[in-house]
Amino acid sequence: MKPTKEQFSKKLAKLKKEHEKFLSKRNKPVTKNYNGIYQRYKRPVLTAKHAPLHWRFDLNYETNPFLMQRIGVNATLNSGAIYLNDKYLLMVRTEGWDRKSYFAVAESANGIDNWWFWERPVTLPETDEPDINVYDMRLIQHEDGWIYGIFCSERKDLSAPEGDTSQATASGGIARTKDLVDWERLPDFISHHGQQRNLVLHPGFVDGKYAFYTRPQDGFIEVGGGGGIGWALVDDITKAEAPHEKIIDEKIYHTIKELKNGQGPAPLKTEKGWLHLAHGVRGCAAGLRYVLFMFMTDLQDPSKVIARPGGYFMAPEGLERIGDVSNVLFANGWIRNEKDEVFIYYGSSDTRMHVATTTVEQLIDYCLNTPEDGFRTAASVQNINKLIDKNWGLY
Ligand code: M1P
Repeated sequence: MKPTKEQFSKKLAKLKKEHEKFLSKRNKPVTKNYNGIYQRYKRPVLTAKHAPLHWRFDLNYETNPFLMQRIGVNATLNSGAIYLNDKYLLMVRTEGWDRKSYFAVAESANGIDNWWFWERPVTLPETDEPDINVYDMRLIQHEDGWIYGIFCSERKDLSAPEGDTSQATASGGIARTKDLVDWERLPDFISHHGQQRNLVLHPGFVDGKYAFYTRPQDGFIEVGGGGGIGWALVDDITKAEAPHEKIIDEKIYHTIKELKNGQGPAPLKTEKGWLHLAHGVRGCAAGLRYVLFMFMTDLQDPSKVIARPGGYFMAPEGLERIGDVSNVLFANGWIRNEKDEVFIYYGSSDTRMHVATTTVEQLIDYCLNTPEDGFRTAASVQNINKLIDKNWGLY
């Protein structure tokens, strides 16, 4: 039986109240598993449930007397991040029930909790060749005065055999804005080395040019003979084309980045060099495993790696291990505030967003003092023995 208007209003009031209560829940640091490097938080910062009710429900009794959800959000994942006008902002990869991802800005005053979405998702202009799906935007406040959004643009692979409805291509999409509301779309990045995902813009000019971290790949999923984090200089960002990509961080056998790796957010400038956060992927019987790792590059030449702490920086733990694509941590956004605190925003298992906090000082220390991967069991044991020797008499 059709509900009465009164029943509808009561149900709606309850729904709104529950949503408000959910959005205003506080987040607390995790007290277990101390590592001294960063601090995880108990609750995810953003989930599909955070999506505003007015994006999902028709709130009009006349057209939706049963108060049914009309449009759904499946996941809120891999988000770009920026600190703007004293606010922590995430450019959230929001994925609908229809599998399409779109970008939407969520804001918090402290970067940890009370996140709420702006009124509307981002209306991203298309190029002449419309994107089928867009995701994983990196936000970069560039020296040229623009805020750039660099993302993956996915399209159907038109060269796939007839009847193959799953093959796709990945290209580096580029858009710019001053306010995260109005966007100018620029032509996609042209790579001479295959498909592109995990394209990131360096925040400053290098030798008077725009500098990109790239990830050339032979196919949509497999990087094949390509792969590694690349580096390319571009004269004109409105026609970004890279004939040359130099690999600065390669994928390596029997490491956390055996299959592929990709630059995360744009690097952070410090007095000791640029801090980089990236993801590494390896295969195992359970599928692909995505973890986060760090490295540091030279202040003057960001294409020169000066520190490579071995192993992973963060790997999926507890609830993070399970989701639409399990065993995945992916980060494409971090924020350094005016106190040099760093907020690392990471997606878990392609489903939800989390935060971990640390400081610039701790990250430098981590990068400069964590032993490198020696690529052999014997080298790993040697590293442990060195530490034990150093600790002699202290334990
Ligand atoms: O599903 C895991 C990740 O897969 C891709 O990352 P990469 O290009 O490195 O394989 C992206 O689709 C990413 O969004 C996703 O989290």
